[in-house]
Amino acid sequence: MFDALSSSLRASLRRLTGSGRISAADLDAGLADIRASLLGADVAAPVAARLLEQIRERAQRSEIVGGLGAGERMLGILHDVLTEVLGGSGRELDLRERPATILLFGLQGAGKTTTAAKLALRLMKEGRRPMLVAADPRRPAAAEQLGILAAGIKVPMHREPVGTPVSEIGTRAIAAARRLGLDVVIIDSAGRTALDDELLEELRELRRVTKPRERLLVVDAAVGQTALAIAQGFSGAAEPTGLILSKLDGDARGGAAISIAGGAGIPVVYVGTGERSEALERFHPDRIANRILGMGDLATLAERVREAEIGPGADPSAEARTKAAEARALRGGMTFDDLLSQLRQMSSLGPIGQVVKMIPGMGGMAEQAEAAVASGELKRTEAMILSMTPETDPSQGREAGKAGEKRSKAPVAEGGDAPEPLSG
Ligand SMILES: Nc1nc2c(ncn2[C@@H]2O[C@H](COP(=O)(O)OP(=O)(O)OP(=O)(O)O)[C@@H](O)[C@H]2O)c(=O)[nH]1
Ligand SMILES: [Mg+2]
Repeated sequence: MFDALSSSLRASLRRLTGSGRISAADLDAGLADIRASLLGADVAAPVAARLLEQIRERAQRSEIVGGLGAGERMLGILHDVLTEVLGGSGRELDLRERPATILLFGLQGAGKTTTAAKLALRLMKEGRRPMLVAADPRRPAAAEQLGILAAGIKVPMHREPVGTPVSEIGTRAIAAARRLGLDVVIIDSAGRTALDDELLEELRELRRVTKPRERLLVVDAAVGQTALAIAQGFSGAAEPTGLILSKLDGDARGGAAISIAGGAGIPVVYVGTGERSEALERFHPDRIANRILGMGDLATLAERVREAEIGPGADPSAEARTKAAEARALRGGMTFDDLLSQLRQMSSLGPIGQVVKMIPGMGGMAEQAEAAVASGELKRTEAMILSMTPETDPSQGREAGKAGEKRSKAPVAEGGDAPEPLSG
């Protein structure tokens, strides 16, 4: 996510800092570069203009022109401006009520239904008892889709017969949640290709009867510059409290987040990064600004590691094994089994490129890491290790020799990339 913006912004920064000190002309050229990066990433023009204004003002205030360390200071300014525009310190959902109600809305195909399930799964992992509500009064397929997703994550779903007015769907759903002792109600509303009065009226009705404290607009990140207009279209009837940007895993350029947060003042709360119910990430403006500027995102990486270790299906002995492996690695005695388990843990954290990008200074390596996966290099390494004969007792020469022999041959035979002695 934000890849294009990230690489073009970093290129602008490199140009700005290449010369050590920067002149007024350098600054102008640099700002023009940054503007082009923002527009190229689908940031709405008025929002880009406002950002640029802020960057220029701060650059002047910190007397960057002619001063030393211009590059770092410019990086700092960009980081602060991006963080602020994306919502500052980020935002937690307000779920104090019992039941707390979350209304999801957005244009057709934006990802509302998928997101409803993702949100339910996430809140359940956080210890809540959510219920999903199908609130499209016309399309039975909508309720069926939600039903399948709900069953997949084992969350109860409420639906009413086709034609039931949304006000009744809402009222009965809340009553059902109370009866069942559920504490969060997530309402999946109908989508429409264009904003029309009927859709907006439905949202008003749903709000009237369910009083959702959280009203989350779901927008497909790929809509680019029109994101701001979509947000403004919904603002009167629904008064969005937050934005969920879906499909950021695709080739969307992420400008939608900056446009909506900066232009309509609606903070991004979550982003969707895939079709599966697990693919929803909390949105932390400062961490995203770090990622965009290639400064890494260790906090998110650490969270993923923790989730992979303690999440459902995690192996309880994994932590102890990791600790033992770490100790061996420190003594210089890392085994191939250790390497194998590290490789597997890495890949459980998500697509390797995404993971690598979170490590500070490694942003530029993401493509290489992805290429390694695409070419099957990691799988090959795994197969190689699995094909080896385990060393039974290192103190006994024969066994160790046998295992060692197999190990040293494997890379040449399978990977073909181990150094071969030159012959002839
Ligand atoms: N790659 C990717 N696909 C997504 C994401 N979120 C949703 N989708 C896909 O987008 C398509 C539409 O998603 P839905 O959840 O059905 O969208 P909707 O807003 O409920 O659509 P309507 O109810 O018809 O208005 C589905 O194929 C989803 O799998 C995401 O974060 N990443
Ligand atoms: Mg839907």
